[in-house]
Amino acid sequence: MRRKIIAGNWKMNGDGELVRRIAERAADAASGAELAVCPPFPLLAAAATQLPSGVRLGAQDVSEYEAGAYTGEVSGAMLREAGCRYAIVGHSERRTLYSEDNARVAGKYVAAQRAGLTPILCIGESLAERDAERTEAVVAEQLGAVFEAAGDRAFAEGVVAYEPVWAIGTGRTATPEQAQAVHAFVRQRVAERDTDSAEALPILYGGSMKADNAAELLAQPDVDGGLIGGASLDPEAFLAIHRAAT
Ligand code: 3PY
Repeated sequence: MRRKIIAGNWKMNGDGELVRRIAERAADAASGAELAVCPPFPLLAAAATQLPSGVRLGAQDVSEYEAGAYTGEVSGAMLREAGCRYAIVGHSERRTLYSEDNARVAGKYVAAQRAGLTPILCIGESLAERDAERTEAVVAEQLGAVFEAAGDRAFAEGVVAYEPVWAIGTGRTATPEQAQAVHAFVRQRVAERDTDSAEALPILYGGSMKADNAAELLAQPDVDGGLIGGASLDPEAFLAIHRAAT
């Protein structure tokens, strides 16, 4: 049985009050699927002290470097010390707005693992790539960069989030069948390198997952949870998604 994870990606949103409201409600989510929140860096300390112990904390990014003259960057060791279990790497907003390519994302993936964090690798195709029937090629390249950097067992300690770029912040969601097809493809690519890690790998769906579409997405055999954007800022909606996964 693979573990199910519902993780909230707050992006550049939220404040101390939202931490407090989520922490209050999350006490009801101690059982069932794992619940995780990824607030902006300055809110990690408040979240670490206020969230109930079963709720995991994640960062939205991590530096590929361990330490040094990298103004504005945050290392994996710092995130561990702040109480993080997870670090998102390669979110499409980082890839497009900050020009992070596959090699840089793979460097971050490795840095997160070295620091004892579990990386959540975001992958997914743009609309133009989907229309050109390049979805599998794009996703295979994104995974390939991580295998190159971390070896065949790269996903033995990791999470993948399939986030079709055309479904992020657009209100459009992949159909359950579209999501399942890509998730099954990801698992098969990982299995070609290492069957044990493929079997255990949580593959989350991201891209406008909400309370009213979560159940049908989560019912797919290879959809092991969600990386939730906007809906994770509303404690009621976020916990409704968590219930759908439980
Ligand atoms: C979204 O659902 O918009 C996301 O980007 C989740 O990471």
